Amino acid sequence: MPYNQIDIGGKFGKLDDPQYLKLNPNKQIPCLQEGDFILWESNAIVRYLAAKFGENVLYPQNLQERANTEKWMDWVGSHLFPHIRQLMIGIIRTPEAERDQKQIEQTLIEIEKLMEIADNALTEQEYFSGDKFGMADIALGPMIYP
Ligand SMILES: N[C@@H](CCC(=O)N[C@@H](CS)C(=O)NCC(=O)O)C(=O)O
Repeated sequence: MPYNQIDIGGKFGKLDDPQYLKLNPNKQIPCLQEGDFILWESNAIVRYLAAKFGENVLYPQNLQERANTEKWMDWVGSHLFPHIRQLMIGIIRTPEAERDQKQIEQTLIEIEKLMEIADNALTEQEYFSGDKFGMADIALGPMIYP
């Protein structure tokens, strides 16, 4: 589908712009704008796009298949991402001299524990979304290969 990507956040700034805050009051990316329709929260965006453009491919019609896929999306948001965020802030956003090495190591231990859960799941099924690539893989991919 054709789309127009506008880079903001990080080195691009502009998260505080009143114009952007009207779109996403959380001062965060991503944010999808489709005409008058505005949507934030990355996994909500993935669900919406998958349902709209990837029905039966990315967005399972079978409720149990969909729930199993969405389970991993929620797991990323509630378990994995908070630690990845902490690591990103601790390393990338903190100058080397000010880094809390102990906290970074503790965060890495937490991430390793979670990655073990993810790894184990992939011994039972080929993708996080089940037997084919889907929404859960889109949610986990950027966490594993940032
Ligand atoms: N739960 C939100 C988290 C969004 C989030 O943490 N976005 C980060 C980038 S991954 C952000 O906007 N950070 C501010 C910045 O980069 O300046 C989502 O999944 O959309």
